Amino acid sequence: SRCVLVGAPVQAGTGRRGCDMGPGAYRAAGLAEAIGDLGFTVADAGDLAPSPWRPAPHPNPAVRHLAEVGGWTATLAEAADRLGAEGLPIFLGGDHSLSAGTIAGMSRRAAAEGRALFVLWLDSHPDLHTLDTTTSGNLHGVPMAYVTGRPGFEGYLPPLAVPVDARNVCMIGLRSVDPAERVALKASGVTVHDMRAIDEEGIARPLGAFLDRVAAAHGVLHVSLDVDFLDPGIAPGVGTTVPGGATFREAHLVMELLHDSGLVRSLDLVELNPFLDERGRTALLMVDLAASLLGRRVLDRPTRSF
Ligand code: DIR
Ligand code: MN
Ligand code: MN
Ligand code: MN
Repeated sequence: SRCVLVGAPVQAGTGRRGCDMGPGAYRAAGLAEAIGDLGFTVADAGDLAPSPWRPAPHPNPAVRHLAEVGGWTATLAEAADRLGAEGLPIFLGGDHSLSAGTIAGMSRRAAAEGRALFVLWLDSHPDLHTLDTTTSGNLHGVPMAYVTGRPGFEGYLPPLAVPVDARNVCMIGLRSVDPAERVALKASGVTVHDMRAIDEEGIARPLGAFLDRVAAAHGVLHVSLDVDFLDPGIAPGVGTTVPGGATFREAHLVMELLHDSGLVRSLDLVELNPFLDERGRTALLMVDLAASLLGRRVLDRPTRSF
């Protein structure tokens, strides 16, 4: 089977510079080679660029870089829909605002096949703000509200073809939720396993229950992996480090279970900030996690020194 790497050097959605170096860091860390070693045919679509997009000025003065984020959303929705038909696209971020586009595109692709899109959101944040509730104004905090069709984006971000049913979304790893997001999450129907729940129940069982639901619905699964899902002790290369994240083995176990499920059709690797990384260790870990998702086994894992 076939994998397509899609560079999305988006940093308009975050407050810190350096995310635009993400795609280059994944290539330097050997992502294509790691996937090729697993028997995939790997293509690299190169780095994409935002489309022209002229939004109306938003009344919330905190909102930043709406035109650029909207432009990326248009570009990535089109790319996901097109490339998702030919293989498994891996979107190399770039900040998490890029998921507004990739998920919108994968949702349209799934609908064209008469199937529903499910989303596994691995993040310390729910990114469920609307343009009205964001206080930071950083649009990496809004993609999940946009793709689930919450109101307030019309005229500001490109129209959403096929909203994702919030009940088809599972979030694992949450530990930083803003007050407005707390309210929205509760009303949304999203399945949430915060770090407290993972501490108490482990990670395999809640994930397994979600994967069973996806399979029973004959759904298509998109995985969105934010670097800050991981504990900052193992993944320092991110602008928003939040203590108490997933351990090395918890993260690999998630990826291994995803591989075993055979349900994953597309993947976002987001929020890597190589400027904040330590000798590429976060980029290398993200590459190893992607390889686990695509079938690398623990016992086959090459030992790395860096
Ligand atoms: C915070 C941080 N909730 C905000 N969000 C994210 O700015 O809205 N950080 N996504 O990575
Ligand atoms: Mn700026
Ligand atoms: Mn995020
Ligand atoms: Mn996050």
